[in-house]
Amino acid sequence: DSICMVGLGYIGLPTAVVFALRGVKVIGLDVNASAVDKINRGETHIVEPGLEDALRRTVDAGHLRATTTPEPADAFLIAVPTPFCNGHEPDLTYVEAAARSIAPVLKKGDLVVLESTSPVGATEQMAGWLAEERADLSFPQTAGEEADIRIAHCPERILPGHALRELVSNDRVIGGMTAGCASRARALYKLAVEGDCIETDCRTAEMAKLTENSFRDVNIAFANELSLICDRLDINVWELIRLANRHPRVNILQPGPGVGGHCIAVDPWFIVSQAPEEARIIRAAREINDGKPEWVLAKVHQAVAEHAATSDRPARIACFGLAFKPNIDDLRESPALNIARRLTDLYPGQVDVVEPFVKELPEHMQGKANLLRASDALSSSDIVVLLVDHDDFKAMPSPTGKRIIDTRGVWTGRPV
Ligand code: SAJ
Repeated sequence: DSICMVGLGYIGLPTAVVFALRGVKVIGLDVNASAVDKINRGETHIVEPGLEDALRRTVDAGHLRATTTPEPADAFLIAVPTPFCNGHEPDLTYVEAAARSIAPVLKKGDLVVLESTSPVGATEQMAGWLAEERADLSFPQTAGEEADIRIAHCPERILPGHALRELVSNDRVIGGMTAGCASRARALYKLAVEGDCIETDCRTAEMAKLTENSFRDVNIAFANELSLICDRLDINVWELIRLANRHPRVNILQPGPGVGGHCIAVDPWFIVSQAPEEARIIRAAREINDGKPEWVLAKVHQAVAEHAATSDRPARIACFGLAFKPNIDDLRESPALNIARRLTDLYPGQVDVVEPFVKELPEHMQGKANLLRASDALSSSDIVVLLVDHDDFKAMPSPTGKRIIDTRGVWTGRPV
């Protein structure tokens, strides 16, 4: 089998590499010419531990090559972004463009797999676009098991930062448009995946992926709601959760400044948009998690007002962390970045940032805030806002003599 990986981003590139490591011939297709050039030199354009080494080995061995022009292959795996537009409606523009771009090189017997997280029905829609382009081939929606082209949905599930390991070890849900499509796709994934590959239909596979991320979002929302309740009732939420989690059937997640990243804050909306009347908890969870940054900002404003009551010097605010989760440099859709940026605009010249994972501040904060080492930011600060639970911050002693807003319980949540 040869594979064409369509989309060489955070999911597609590690997936291409994992198949190529197993000796499968992989062609990577992407619209970004500079990313394609880099990949062909064995360099990555995304940050993922271990990826660059593995990529170089597969490129040197001749198993992986990237291009901007579609080429024939036996299987096409599509991993392009599925963002939302017009409020919270899923936007399948990239899937449509990818499908139409590979259609001319499809041949009888090929397999097309959609890996992108998608609303229910997207795989069938993709099959429709392919059929529009290729009237000379038959597709499962009309020809069933007799179709020339097999089509499946196999949602990716990897945790950024652990991509190479999770791609191999995680179980996979393989949703075929027909049973034959599923078993063909399963045989392909089994070339690289050591976890179980479980066959189902494509609509169930689409919903399974959305359900996994919604489950996590709802559980984080529960923790975030508890943090607001505990603040009102003057209870330490971190201690509370530790205690409640001693129950054998309770496992509460951790509150934070909000939910970031490209997936958990997006995917639940796909369910809400397709079943708005029924998806009540899922919608409420999104609203709770999206509301958390406002709550944190209100806490900072309160601290600034308290400082102003006792000092005629403007408060210095130190923000600890910008990343969307601990120990990575990924600032995409980060609530920490959102909060730090808004504080920088609201309190110009008063904000310092500590983020050991970046070398410079994002463009819109440059010249407005300072990027400092932890000790320097602490010594001049009046208010400390802890936004990311990086290990570096956990290793620090709890700051004293400051107003602290600790959204992750790194310092204020320590067991006594
Ligand atoms: N978060 C909390 N409290 C917690 C756990 C997480 O506030 O107790 C926050 C994080 O700080 C972060 C956000 O949630 O801002 C999301 O982080 P995450 O580590 O939960 O997940 P992602 O977005 O990195 O990856 C998720 C994973 N999905 C699940 O764990 C169900 C991953 O397996 C998926 O492949 C990925 O989404 C995806 O691509 O859909």
